[in-house]
Amino acid sequence: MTNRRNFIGSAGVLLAGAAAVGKAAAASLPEAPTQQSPNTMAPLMPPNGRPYNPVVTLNGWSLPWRMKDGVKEFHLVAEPVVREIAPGMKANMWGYNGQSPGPTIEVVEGDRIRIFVTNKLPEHTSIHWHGQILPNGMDGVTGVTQPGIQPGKTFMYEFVARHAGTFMYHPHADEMVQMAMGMMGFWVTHPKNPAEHAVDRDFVFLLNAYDIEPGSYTPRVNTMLDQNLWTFNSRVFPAIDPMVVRKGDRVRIRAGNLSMTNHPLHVHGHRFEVTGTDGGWVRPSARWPEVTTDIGVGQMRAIEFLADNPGDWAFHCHKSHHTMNAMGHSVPTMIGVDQRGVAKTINDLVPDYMVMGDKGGSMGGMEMPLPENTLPMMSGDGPFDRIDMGGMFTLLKVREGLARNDYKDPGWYRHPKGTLAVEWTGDMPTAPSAPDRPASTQAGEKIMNVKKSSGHSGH
Ligand SMILES: [Cu+2]
Repeated sequence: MTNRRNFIGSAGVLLAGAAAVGKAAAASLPEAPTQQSPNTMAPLMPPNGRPYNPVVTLNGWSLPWRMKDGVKEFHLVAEPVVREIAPGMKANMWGYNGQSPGPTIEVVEGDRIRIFVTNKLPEHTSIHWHGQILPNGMDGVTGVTQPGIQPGKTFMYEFVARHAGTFMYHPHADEMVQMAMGMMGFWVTHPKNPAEHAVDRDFVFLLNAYDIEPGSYTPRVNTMLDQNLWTFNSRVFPAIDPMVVRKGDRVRIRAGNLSMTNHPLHVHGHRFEVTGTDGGWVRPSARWPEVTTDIGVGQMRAIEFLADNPGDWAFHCHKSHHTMNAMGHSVPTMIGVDQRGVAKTINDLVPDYMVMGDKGGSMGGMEMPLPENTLPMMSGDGPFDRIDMGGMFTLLKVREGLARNDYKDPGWYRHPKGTLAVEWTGDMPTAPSAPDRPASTQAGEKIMNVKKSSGHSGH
């Protein structure tokens, strides 16, 4: 991990904000490591404290702590950050310790934890520990349980992680603005007994969304539903790392939704069960098989499955607009419209004009000049063709014979002979078309007489 230790440079700010934590505590604040790289960092093996099986944060990292008198001390710094959404596009966001989302916090059931939160934003903030059962005064709701943390100030939260499970953190202060700017992070409380709920690979990420006008850098914070960047951990495909697993691994994927709409997450080639929510573990008798699970706003889901099917499997939000990147909202549907005449007319005026989408979208193949700092709508390059995807899409890569902690991209899957769809060039079988009469009449039956009501009076 390449942490840039910037604590010393910010010590003046921290001391100026010492009032909130008391002089003694401020003098001994733990370091606040930062991370600017958008790469998926290796799992953080616990150097002290109770043992646990660490998670892998997609395109993110976990926050190191300091153990002090048996208490795990973390230091989060709320600050403006620059996040690479994908190569070719950066966004001015707000986040924690150098990134949006902030680092994942991993603790163990029963741990006493102390979290220092330093505010380097231009406005007040707070942090709510979503899903934690804790003393009311540690809940982080500005105005209700604490005053806002003013710029330059540091607050201290302290509680015991009472339940193992899947949680997140986010501000409860000017939250529409702060979450639209990217302030959020993942939290995992591991079971006290590492054998409980044990899996071989455990991936975590947040579902988020931004509205960044093509050609600009800063999210529009007033947008409620028309976001144009649908992201896993503030990244879009093809810049979301694949989830690499060994054949035979038991895999857990945990996702939390801090966007403004639900996301039905879908996995190919495998069946999973929802084994946990932000409320805790789902008991085995209450689980059922799924290939898609909807994650509502403010919800978290942990899914688990046996990775027994080798290949490169799509893993994505099933809302098709969420696997696209930024587009203008006023693009008309042109499928079936012959634009040749139009193109000629426009070409006389605009020499490089190009007909768009009369055979379907086909936007993946269009090499249109884009505004600065703007990604193509769908842009992946696969081993067979372009991948018409962007946004909330990545791959689950199941491979035989990987090493236990090997998460590096193994490249494209090589399909065994006879297991690949290929073009057919032989004799064509007949392709029956649907009969033009309803089945009920073909057998000589009478069409049922449906009496149509002529108004709404009968309803
Ligand atoms: Cu979605």
